[in-house]
Order: sequence, then C-alpha cells, then structure tokens
Amino acid sequence: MSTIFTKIINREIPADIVYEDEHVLAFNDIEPQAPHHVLIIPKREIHTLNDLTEGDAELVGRLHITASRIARERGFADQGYRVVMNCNEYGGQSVYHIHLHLMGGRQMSWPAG
Ligand code: IU
Repeated sequence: MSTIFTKIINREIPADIVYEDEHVLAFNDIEPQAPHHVLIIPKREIHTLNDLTEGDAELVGRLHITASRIARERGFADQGYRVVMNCNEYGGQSVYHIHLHLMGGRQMSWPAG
C-alpha cells in the first residue's frame, strides 16, 4: 500500500525537497527533531527494512551517500550527526516507506529513546 511519501514523490502534495535524483528524494521533516532533520527516501516503494533484498544494496548505499552529502553541504558533517532508520512498531516506524532520518546541529544522546 502506498504512503504519503509516494504522494510527495509524485508532487501530489508539497514537501520541502532538498535533493532529488533518479533513485532518491530528500526533504525536510515536517516535525524536525533537530536543527537539521532531513528524510532520505528511495523513489521505489519499499515498506520496511525487512523488505530489502540483496538487489537493493546499491540503493541503500545511495541513501547513505546522500545523507553524508547533505551533511557536508550544510556544514555539519565534521561536527557529527545521526542517521537512523526505524523498522516496524517497536522501532518507532510510522510511515511505511523506508526512509533514513538525517539529524544534525545538536548533541545527540545515547541510548536512543
Ligand atoms: P518514522 O521513522 O516512520 O516514525 O518517521 C516518519 C517521519 O516522517 C516523521 O519524522 C514525520 O515527522 C515525518 N513526516 C513528514 O516529514 N511529512 C509527512 O507528511 C509525514 C511524516 I505523515
């Protein structure tokens, strides 16, 4: 089943898009949990981390490379940041189209809540 992220990809609803290429879209989170909070998603619908297969290895790499590129472009790469992907209920996933959260601009704590 499609999610709201597919509507964002298809420009059916607006989002603050910060990066796009053939495979990947990135946009600012509407409820930022850090001074920089960007979601990086594949354009192809993949519901959870559990649905990834060997053939998705390059795509997953692209998501991470996009995260580090955005962090560098925004100037917080050296300071540090967090990249996280939530999976299913206990992981705190609320939108079932995989996405990397890129969060930066403040000190992160550990363990995550
Ligand atoms: P989660 O890992 O599935 O819980 O993250 C979903 C994120 O998507 C969450 O941080 C929301 O604020 C964010 N988001 C958004 O940026 N735009 C939307 O239209 C919706 C959720 I719905």
